[in-house]
Amino acid sequence: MQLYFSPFSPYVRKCLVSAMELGLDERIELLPSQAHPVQRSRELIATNPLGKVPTMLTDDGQVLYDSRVICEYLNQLAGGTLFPPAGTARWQALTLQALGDGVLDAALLVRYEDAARPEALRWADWRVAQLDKAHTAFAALEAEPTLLEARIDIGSITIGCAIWYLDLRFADLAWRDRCPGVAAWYAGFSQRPSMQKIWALPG
Ligand SMILES: N[C@@H](CCC(=O)N[C@@H](CS)C(=O)NCC(=O)O)C(=O)O
Repeated sequence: MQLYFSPFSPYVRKCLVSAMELGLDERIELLPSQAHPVQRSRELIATNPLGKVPTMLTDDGQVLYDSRVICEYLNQLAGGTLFPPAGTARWQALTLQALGDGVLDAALLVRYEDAARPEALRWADWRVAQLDKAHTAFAALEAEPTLLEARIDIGSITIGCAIWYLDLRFADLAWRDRCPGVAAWYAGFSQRPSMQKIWALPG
């Protein structure tokens, strides 16, 4: 399998953490990519019309995107349990995934606002509102202290990758003071080998 890779993409990381939890990461070859919302990569668009990473090429010739699809594919390939098959556990895992992806979507918009949008066009209130999604998401998790406990599935992996990205790009976002339970959960979860691993392109 091949995966278009970007070292700081939290969605790519979500796929690789899932792959490692499933014992599949060694089977994935990382391909370089230049995904950018404005300077769009023609090479990537030829594979994924959205021009985004993660994009995966499977051994049987399929093209898969986005992280939700790729993670579910990997789980099925490995016969894993990252996507519980049915019942409450499944809906909890998928909803946690949606929550983590939602935080990431908002954080990415802010990242693009900061790094790609011309300064004269930036909108401070909009930026604050997007980052507030992390605060409200973590407050909801803080109110349900058992939800993340002892779960290694697509829900906890996505929340973990969202926190990883916030630490990387928005280290001054002081959510830990308000949500010590979530912070304590992540302190433990982030010690997993899959969360500690740093992937890089070969060579
Ligand atoms: N919902 C997608 C989001 C993927 C995404 O936005 N990836 C970013 C990199 S972190 C990207 O490719 N951005 C380029 C663009 O927005 O055109 C997923 O879960 O994979």
